[in-house]
Amino acid sequence: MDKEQLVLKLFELGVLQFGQFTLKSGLSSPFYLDFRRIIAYPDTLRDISEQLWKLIEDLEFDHLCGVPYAALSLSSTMSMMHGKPMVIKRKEAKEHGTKKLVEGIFHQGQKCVVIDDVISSGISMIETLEAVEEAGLVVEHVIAIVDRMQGGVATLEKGGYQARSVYTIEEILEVLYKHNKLDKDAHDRTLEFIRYNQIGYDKLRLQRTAVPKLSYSTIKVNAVNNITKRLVDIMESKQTNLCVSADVNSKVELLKLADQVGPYICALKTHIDTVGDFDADLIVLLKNLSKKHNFLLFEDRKFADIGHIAMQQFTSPPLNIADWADLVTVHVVAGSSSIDALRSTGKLNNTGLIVVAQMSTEDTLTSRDYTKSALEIAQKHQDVVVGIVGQNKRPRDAGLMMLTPGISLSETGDAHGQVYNTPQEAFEERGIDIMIVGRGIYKAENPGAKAAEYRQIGWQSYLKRLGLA
Ligand code: S5P
Repeated sequence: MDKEQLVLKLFELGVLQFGQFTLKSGLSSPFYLDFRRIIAYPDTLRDISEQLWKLIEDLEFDHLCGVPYAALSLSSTMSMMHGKPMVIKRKEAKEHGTKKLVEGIFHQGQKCVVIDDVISSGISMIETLEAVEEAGLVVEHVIAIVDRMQGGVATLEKGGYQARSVYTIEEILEVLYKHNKLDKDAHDRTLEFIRYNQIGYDKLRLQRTAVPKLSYSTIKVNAVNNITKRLVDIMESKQTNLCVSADVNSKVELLKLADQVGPYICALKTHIDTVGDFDADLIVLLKNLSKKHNFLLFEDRKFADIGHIAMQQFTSPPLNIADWADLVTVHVVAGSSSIDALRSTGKLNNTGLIVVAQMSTEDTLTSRDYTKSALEIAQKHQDVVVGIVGQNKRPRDAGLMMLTPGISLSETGDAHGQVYNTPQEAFEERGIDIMIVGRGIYKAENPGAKAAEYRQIGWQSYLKRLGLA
């Protein structure tokens, strides 16, 4: 069956429908493409799968993957007819077991062609692409039966994919009009609808990364934890969203740095176990400086062990973290139980937890699933959690903060996997709340002046995000 005959067949089978339809988005559309119907017509399923195959028969690739659900029958048919293995992307990760999002047998770096029935905005294709790529497959080509000509193909191409389709909606309209299946009015109305309902790349990107315009006062109102409220008060009164990471290795250096950057920061982050001459006196002096300049002491201890050990690491000498840290980081790799254990020390009235949900390194193992679970744990324990360390996934709850390291005005990375972005990008595009800056400030000739510069840029970027600058 040639392409033209196939259009007529699809029309006859009610796959191509014209009239008045309400789309998922609530929008009223003069046409609807229901390719799920073709599983009832195996001959047509085979014919359309053959047309799809023609789009990719010249390409070298290892696997086929259909976007669930409509394209699963298409990928299966193509796989059967041409002996090409397929993989399946789950709609949801399994609750138990492996939690894999992509099922099948494949190796890292193998090439996969992704198939959908229709491309409109490109969003469902992109969701599948992200999962398939995260699983280690490489996608260069995506194909579909119909390009609705609403911007999806351009979006995919901007994302670096080559998109091919058997038909554009315009070609389908021409065939149906030519064969008197569609009158001129329906033909023109459909074209007009397409013209006025473009979903461009920028709009889509904004929808996807929708930067919540959360203000610090909104966070404060929604916060359950009193330390969050203290932190927001400091941020607003000093107009700063800068946390300096004071990764220096002696008491003298640490105290000097704290005094220099103190006026410009909301928190001073330490790795206290890297201070060679640490003693109790250092804590007294740091506390004095935190009072003098009004900032929180944030120990980046990243507890990661079973609860029983994390409790000891939190409370035991010589560091006695629980006695002086206003904030402390915790990994939740051992599960929610680590937080329960820390809570059971009875020491979380004056120390807020920051859950590490996503790391800044280029080869981080904090996958999408891990981050999602970490955010859920943070949300569940809001009485003791102030926020999360993350890059671009913030907690759903407005009472939690997102703190982000990997920020530099001048560098893009270091020799050990660190990845840097600018404060402007982080606040304006990713909607972060607090930036964590280490070497960008303490390695500067004048750390105080550098901190002032970061503070100014960070605050302006925050105001810009709120539309106030
Ligand atoms: O994902 C992370 C989480 C943290 S807390 N990536 C990070 O870099 N950090 C910390 O932020 C890290 O431990 C260091 O103290 C700081 C970044 O320092 P910089 O010198 O690279 O700015």
